[in-house]
Formats: sequence, C-alpha cells, structure tokens
Amino acid sequence: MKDIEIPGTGNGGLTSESACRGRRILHIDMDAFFAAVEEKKHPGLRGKPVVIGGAGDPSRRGVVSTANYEARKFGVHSGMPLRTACKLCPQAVYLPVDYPAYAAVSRRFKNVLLYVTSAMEDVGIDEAFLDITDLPEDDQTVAARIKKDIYKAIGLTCSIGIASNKLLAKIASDMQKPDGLTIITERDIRDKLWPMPVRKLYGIGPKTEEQLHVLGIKTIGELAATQLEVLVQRFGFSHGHYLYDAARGIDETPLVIHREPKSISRETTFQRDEKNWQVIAGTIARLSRQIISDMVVKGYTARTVTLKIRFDDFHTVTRACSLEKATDSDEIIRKTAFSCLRRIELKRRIRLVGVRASNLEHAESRLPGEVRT
Ligand code: TTP
Ligand code: MG
Repeated sequence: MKDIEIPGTGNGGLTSESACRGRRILHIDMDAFFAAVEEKKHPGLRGKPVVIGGAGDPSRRGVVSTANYEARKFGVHSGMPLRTACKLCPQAVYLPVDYPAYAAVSRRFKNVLLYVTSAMEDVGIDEAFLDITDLPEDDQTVAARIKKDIYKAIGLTCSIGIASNKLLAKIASDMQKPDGLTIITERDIRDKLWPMPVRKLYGIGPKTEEQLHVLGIKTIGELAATQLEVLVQRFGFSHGHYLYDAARGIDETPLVIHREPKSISRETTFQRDEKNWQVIAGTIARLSRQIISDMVVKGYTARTVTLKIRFDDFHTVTRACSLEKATDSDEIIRKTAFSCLRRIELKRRIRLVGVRASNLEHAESRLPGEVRT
C-alpha cells in the first residue's frame, strides 16, 4: 500500500478536526434482527436455519428480508429471491415478515439505548448511533453495559462499533458480527479500514463502486491514495470531496437526535371569558380528545394529567393527577382532567383552559401479545 500523507498530520493517520475533537460515537446493529425476533417467539427454531421474507412461502414470489446465521452458511442473504434461497437451503424454516412484532422489539431496544444517553440517532428498525462522548465510562464498559441491558430486556444480541465519527462507527459495528464489539481508533485506519473493499464505505453503491473499479480503485486504501482532483473530476465536487474524506475516515456529520417530548398538551383561550361549567367541561373533553389523538399517532401513553385554568384576572392555577399506570384511554384522561377541575374553585370567569399529558411512555414498547396492564 502506498504511503499517504494526510495534510496537516504528517503521519498518514486520521487527523480530521472531528477526530481531534475526540467525539466518541457508538453504532449498534442487532444481529439477524427479524430472524432473531422469530427465534425468540418460537424457541423451537433455535439452531435451525431460518429465512424471513415475503409471505414465508418459498414457492411464491418474494425476496429474503433476512436469514439467521445458520441459513447464511448456505449462502442465503437479504435481497435474494426466496426461490433461490430455497434451492440453496431447502431445509430452512421459511417465515413471513411480521413487521409489527419487529417494530415492538425495536422500540424496546431503543428505550434501553435512551437510558444510556438521550443523544441517540434512530437510523432504522435495528440500528442507532449514540454520542457517548460525555459518558464517564470507557468504550468497553459502555458497550458491555448496553449489550447486557439489551439482552436482559429483549434476549437478543447486537454488534457494536465505536469510533470518532458515524462513518467509522458503522463500519466497525459490521466487522465482528454477531455479538461483536469493534473499536476503531485513528491508528486502525491504515490497518483495518484501508484493506477493505470500497463498497464498505457508506455512500458507495454499486454504481460508484463500478466507476472506481474502472479507475483501478478496489480498496479504501487505494481510494485514499487517489488525488482529490481525480475524484472531483470523475464524481463532481461534492461526491468527490466526500470520497476523498471518507477514505481517510473523516466524517463530521452530526447525529440527528430525536428528542423525546416530555409532554403533549393543548390549550385554548375562550373568545369571551367563560363561566358556564358545561362549556368549560366540553372544552376540556375536546382538548383531552386532541391530546389522545396526538399521543396515539406518536405512540405514547401518559401517567400524569395536568389541568391549567387561567382566570379573567390572569391568575393561573394548575392541578395535576398521576395515574397508577400509563394510559392512552380517552375516557381515563378525560375523567382525570375533570377530577383536576373539581379541585379548582371556579370563582371567576375563565379566560383559558389547558390539558397536558406527561410522564410519557412508549405505547408499543410491549411485545405483541403482551397484555397491557
Ligand atoms: P440488517 O441489520 O442489515 O440485517 P440483520 O440484522 O438481519 O443481520 P446482521 O445485522 O446481523 O447482518 O437489517 C435489519 C433488518 O432489516 C433485517 O433483519 C431485515 C430487514 N432487511 C430487509 O427487510 N431487507 C433487506 O434487504 C435488509 C438488508 C434488511
Ligand atoms: Mg442488523
């Protein structure tokens, strides 16, 4: 491999600003996810080759969504026609895709991650990035804790990659599957990243791969040895620069973090200050319904309901009531809001009412078939 000097480093290693800033990005990807969930549902499948896809009937059209590691030994992989899979591995158990079951398990696993840090980017049904820069523990400890907690919560294994950016962390998580942990440091760029085929880099699909092959570039190291001008000329300014940086393990993309809402609320100001109890009660019922509809769409249940009343002199009072169990029942939320209303002395006209649902929990974090209590 040619020696490549990366500007500003003099050592041929990774020294982008992102690396120097020392972010710690963790990528996690569940192992043979759909198949693993099925094995959990049907323990009799353990040890057998399992293929998930379409309607689960290999004599009909459809593609493989995933195969467990036993089936992969026969050459079965995602995206392959089911019929081909059946020729390669006729003895496998073929199952239909049960997306709601996988989504429910996915939510549970994401909840475990959110306990570790709220700095999570949710990138797919079985993967996520976490920014663990500010956690006190070292990389191994964080990874071991996550693996243990996930196994405890859903009984499944995952693979984890840790590096200074998303690009490298994702490559790392794929390097030792299943149940792997791979940490890529700056020093590993040369030894671990560069020997890999270019296709391993995020953003290099079959077309780019083919064009790179035409240029005689097969490995990431060979890409890193290619001049920027050549890449820009061939792939355009933006993609050319991307390839140039990516081959050096440089990636400054921030995590796109979804912040969990702390509460869901609605309020309304009356056209004219109101004292009619029935109008007020009707408004509270309407606001409760709107909140429920928001909660259901976003997949939450709530444990606490708060009622806010602002009087015509702008004096504002709130009353909260917590339930024993989180709910998304219209009736329970409405009744709870009314019980809050009964604790407020309505001695003046009312200017505004508001209802808030808080202490939110994920509605679908239950497994299918699990009873909601
Ligand atoms: P992957 O993480 O790519 O695959 P995997 O979890 O089955 O196996 P591993 O990570 O151990 O290599 O995808 C996650 C799930 O997404 C997978 O279980 C099924 C689904 N999927 C498809 O439906 N079609 C596809 O082409 C791919 C790649 C995945
Ligand atoms: Mg996976």
